[in-house]
Amino acid sequence: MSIEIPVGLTELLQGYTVEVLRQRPSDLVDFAVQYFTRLRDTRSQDGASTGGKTGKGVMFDGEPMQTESNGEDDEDDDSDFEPPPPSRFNRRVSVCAEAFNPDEDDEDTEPRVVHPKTDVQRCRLQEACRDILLFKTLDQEQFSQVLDAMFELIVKPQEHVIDQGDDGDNFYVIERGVYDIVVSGKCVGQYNNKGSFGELALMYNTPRAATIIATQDGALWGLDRATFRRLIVKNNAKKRRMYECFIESVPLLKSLEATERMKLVDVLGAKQFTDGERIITQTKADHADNAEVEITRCTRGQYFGELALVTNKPRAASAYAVGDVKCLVIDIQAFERLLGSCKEIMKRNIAHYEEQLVALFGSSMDLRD
Ligand code: 1OR
Repeated sequence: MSIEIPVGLTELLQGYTVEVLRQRPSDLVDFAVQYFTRLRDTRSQDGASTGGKTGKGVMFDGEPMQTESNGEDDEDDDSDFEPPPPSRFNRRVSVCAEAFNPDEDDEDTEPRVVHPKTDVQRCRLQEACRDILLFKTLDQEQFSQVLDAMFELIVKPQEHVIDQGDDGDNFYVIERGVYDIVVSGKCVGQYNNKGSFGELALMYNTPRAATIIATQDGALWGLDRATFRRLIVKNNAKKRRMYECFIESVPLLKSLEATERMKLVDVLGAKQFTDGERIITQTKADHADNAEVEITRCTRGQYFGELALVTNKPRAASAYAVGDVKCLVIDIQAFERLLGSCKEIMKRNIAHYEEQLVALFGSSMDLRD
């Protein structure tokens, strides 16, 4: 006799388990009542706007890229959301198995890894690491320790930097080269001369989730597992405490499981901008290249930068800071991995952008063209 496990049950219990491990409640049943009540309330509030003060939002970083999921989500007018379908990725158990107490200061008990570098090498390394989101929340001393520990790696065409299913040894930052992302034999995306990979196995003690293959001669910077865990994972515990409440209040992200929101916090970076500074740059040619017109303002809890990633098209608008602005940013791969289930909400919101443009310019424009 076969027993069918209802879709979503595993993720639901996994979310609860992670919260139990994190918060260590004294009464598991009471905690379960609170946890699942909150989850139900969160779900039923989906779509409600929080409003609030200007200055903090969520943005999505990266260039549109071909991925497996592009184009295969049909427009769906149903207003209710279904929980994300279990995928190969979210079926993995991502509860941290390695005992790790973020508040325990082990920095001076472990030997520091230092790979000596020439000035030129260090400059190149610094440049490659400038936009790595995982490094954006490190303080100067931590960042400097990360740079000390990194080592250069030259790769040849067809070389496998990572093989799916292996244990994680290093985290990698790309200096140059194009790398295919292959999951179960299928190419699901590509890194093009920038970005980083290999963080998942080190963060969650899971087998490598994808194979990464160099398609041409390239250069990478590696960071060993121990240093990554000591500095980045430790910092992530702080990051979770800082951003968890905010992320929970973002309407777009309400449909995510608690574990998925936690993973989102783990990979996001913080970027600050001053008044008038350009945050994203329009790359789509405008019909009339007149002066720029403000079409809308986003405030705390809202998001931008998703359109190009959802439609796989060039950036359709620029975004500028109004006053001092702090954005939380995720890159395109994390966006694909973690926000697939939010794409339907984003797609529906594209229709609102189109309505705003009609109101402003009087003619219809299809942003999805
Ligand atoms: P890792 O340590 O598991 C493989 O080693 C790395 O590939 C992984 O960390 C990520 O850094 C990177 N799914 C899983 N891993 C991915 C993905 C990905 N993309 C990049 N990596 N997906 C593709 C999203 C465009 C989801 C596929 C279903």
